[in-house]
Amino acid sequence: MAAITDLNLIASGKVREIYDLGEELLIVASDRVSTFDAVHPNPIPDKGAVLTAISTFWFEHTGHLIPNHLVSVTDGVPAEVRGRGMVVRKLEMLPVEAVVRGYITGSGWGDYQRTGTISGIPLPLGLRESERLPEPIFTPSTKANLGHDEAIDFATAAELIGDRALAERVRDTAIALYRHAADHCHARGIILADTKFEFGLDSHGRLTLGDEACTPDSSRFWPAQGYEAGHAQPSFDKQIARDWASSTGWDKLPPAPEIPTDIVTRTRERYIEAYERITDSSLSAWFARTATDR
Ligand code: Q0Q
Repeated sequence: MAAITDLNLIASGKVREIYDLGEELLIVASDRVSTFDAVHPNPIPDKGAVLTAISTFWFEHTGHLIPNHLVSVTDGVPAEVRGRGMVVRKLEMLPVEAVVRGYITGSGWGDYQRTGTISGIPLPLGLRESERLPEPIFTPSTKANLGHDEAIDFATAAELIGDRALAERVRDTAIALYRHAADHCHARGIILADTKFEFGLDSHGRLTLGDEACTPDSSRFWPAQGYEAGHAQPSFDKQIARDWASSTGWDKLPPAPEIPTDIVTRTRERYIEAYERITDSSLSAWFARTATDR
């Protein structure tokens, strides 16, 4: 099996890389963390493994709703990234971010305050920040290369996808996936406020779930304990780092400051707690599962 340095890097995000394996791709999640859209210089140990394990959990528990691109978290994953690498099938990715919101927050709260709508969807009057929506809503956005994705309405999403019936399946599947994950998380004390899916078409033209699935990087996770509408909620995983970053006087522009050891340790513990609550399993079990071939 090739080492990472021998592989052809084809895409790099803030905290993940994709390598070409020929017939398949290797997605590697780093231990990097970003707050306020800036990547900090020092890692959160095991963050990449936790996020890979969470995606794997959802991929393995939602096959009844939609096929996904996961092939393996062992075979084909180089030893140096075992636990935080996954081999996936190549898809023709759709040019739309499939965002589902169960609560009104973030950019959606801003859009609602200005227009009474999110992605063109009219919402009831008088909603408070962080309030649970009557039903989860599909609020697609464009895939901006730089900066923030821009919210678009369903008609525009259908145009970009090029097939309205396919856009309707993306919407309905994304909402079903969100409901499944949100119900599961809520029963374990975590509110899945919103999430972003990416879909593609496989070599047979079948709609397939790609990218990551309901991770703390693709979603907003809030602790259910203390939830209260009317103001911004603390992030289950990032609030410790955000509060520290805000206390330093950092202007929130890159470069992000080095995170002190105690904040790193506490943040790592939150990622592991999120994983172990969601999966009813332990991170050590994940490492045992993905350990290098004996
Ligand atoms: C693909 N991305 C995202 C990305 C940088 C992820 C290309 N199965 C696939 C996938 C996936 N997942 C992609 N392309 C073809 N087949 C996903 C935006 C970018 C790092 C990680 N880019």
